[in-house]
Amino acid sequence: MPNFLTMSYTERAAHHTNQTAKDLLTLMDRKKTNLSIAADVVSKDALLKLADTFGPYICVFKTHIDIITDFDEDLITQLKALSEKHDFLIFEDRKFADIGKKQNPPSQTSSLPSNIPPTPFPQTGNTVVHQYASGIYKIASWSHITNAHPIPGEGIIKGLASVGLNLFSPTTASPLSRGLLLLAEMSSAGALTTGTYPSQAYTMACKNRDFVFGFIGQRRLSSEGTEEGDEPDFVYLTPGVQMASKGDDLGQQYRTPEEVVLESGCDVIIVGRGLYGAKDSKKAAEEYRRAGWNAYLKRIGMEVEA
Ligand code: BMP
Repeated sequence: MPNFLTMSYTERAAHHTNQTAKDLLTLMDRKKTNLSIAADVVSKDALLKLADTFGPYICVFKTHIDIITDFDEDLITQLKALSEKHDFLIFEDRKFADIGKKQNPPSQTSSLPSNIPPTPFPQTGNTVVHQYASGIYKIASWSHITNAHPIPGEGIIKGLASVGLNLFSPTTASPLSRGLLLLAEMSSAGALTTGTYPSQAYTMACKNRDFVFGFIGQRRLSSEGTEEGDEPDFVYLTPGVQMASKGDDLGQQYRTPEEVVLESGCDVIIVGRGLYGAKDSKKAAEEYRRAGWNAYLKRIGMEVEA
């Protein structure tokens, strides 16, 4: 059985069946970074400035697009351009948590007298489908990665996959690779993601590997319940990372890059305030990049960077 923990990201990319995982893993080795920034700022200018400043150091730019007060389509155009300029993937941390597909109620029109027109409201349902594809933000059209809570059950994955796996580039008509992460565990104190919750998330992910390529989590999950020889590889992105602090006053809990990557077997460190709160952005970015990367090099038995 392959040991994904000691394989390089490139070797794992070659084995992976999911295109988003392949793209991310090869990007990480190409750019020598497993650092992601949590860009929790509230204006368009500030978001674009973070993407341009930290872009050279990161593999993933994580957004909360709904906190931007002056959002417009030009923001997306510029963010996509920066993602190409600096070679990073965009991850909208939307944390979908609604129903994937609801049963349509019996037709309202069939029982209406013929002189009453049908309801002007189309029967929508499919809540997460609309949340992902439509509305103001049209997340699926620009975000390579998004995430979902497994709490509603597998329907949420099916609903999101029906969008994410059916998108094509308007210019080349080739498929746009979109991928989903499931939130298996949260970093905050008192989170309810305990007991069998992470392993149930894991089972859901195993059944939907065409779209789900990994987890937001605090440790690599065990493969209990999977067939021998069919050990799937997942990519683990981990928030709650800082080197100078152990937490905040709202329950955030921080660990170091070494604890996350070397001890817990995760792949990508997500750092917010540790990066954009630093006095010297470039120095902090290089420190976190090197700490995450050296933890990975140690894990796969390679010599670390000086
Ligand atoms: P910071 O490093 O400043 O604490 O930011 C953490 C980021 O990671 C936030 O954007 C938050 O939404 C996200 N996050 C988290 O902190 N814990 C989780 O379990 C899941 C998250 O997405």
